[in-house]
Amino acid sequence: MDGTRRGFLKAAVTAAGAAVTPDRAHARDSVQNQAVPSDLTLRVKSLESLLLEKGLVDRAALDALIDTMEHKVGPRNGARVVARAWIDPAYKKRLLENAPAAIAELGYNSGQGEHMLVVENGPKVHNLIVCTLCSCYPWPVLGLPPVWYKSAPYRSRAVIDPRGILREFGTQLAEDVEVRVWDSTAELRYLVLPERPAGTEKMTEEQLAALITRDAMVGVAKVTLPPSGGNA
Ligand SMILES: [Co+2]
Repeated sequence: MDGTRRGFLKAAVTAAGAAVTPDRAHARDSVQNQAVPSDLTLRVKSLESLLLEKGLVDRAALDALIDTMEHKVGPRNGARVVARAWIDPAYKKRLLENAPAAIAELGYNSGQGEHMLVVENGPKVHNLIVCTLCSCYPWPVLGLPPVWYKSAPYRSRAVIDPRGILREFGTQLAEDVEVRVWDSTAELRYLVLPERPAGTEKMTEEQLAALITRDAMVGVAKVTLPPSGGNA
């Protein structure tokens, strides 16, 4: 990406450790994450500590693993949900009306996603997700939040300058497109249902899912066809 985005991401990483004062809803989330981690979180943490302590893995290798969780495993669930909604209007209706139930239909019903709202992008509306106070995120469909999502610059600028943030992610919106910013809490988390790109009419559900990225489901990007036009 261009220098602007690199600059933003660098600032984001630098500021990621900045202190915040979470409100009560978010504080509950933090307490939940830290004091009473879920079974999976606990096992991952224990494993991480053990591996580092024994010198079996280095930090870089672990970061690569976390990167995989952020980009590949977690968001693939969300991608399957979105692809299903694109091809099945009845499923999409259920998803927009009761996201946790529709997501659970596909077998994704882990913690940190009991209360979710799916917001749909269209030609005149673009939705963007943030957690202004901490890092609330829909785990069952997106996995772990990326570092930039948790960073102070993203959390503040998503609200005051969403179009600026979008530009840094390479997303240009026409002036007449309304940008809606959704502030997540421990009580309610959001997932963006991206717009299905033109030229994908003949694709299978599986092929569609392969196009759908985490960034598109957070709302910082759109779903696009690969430059080749795809091999569908
Ligand atoms: Co939060």
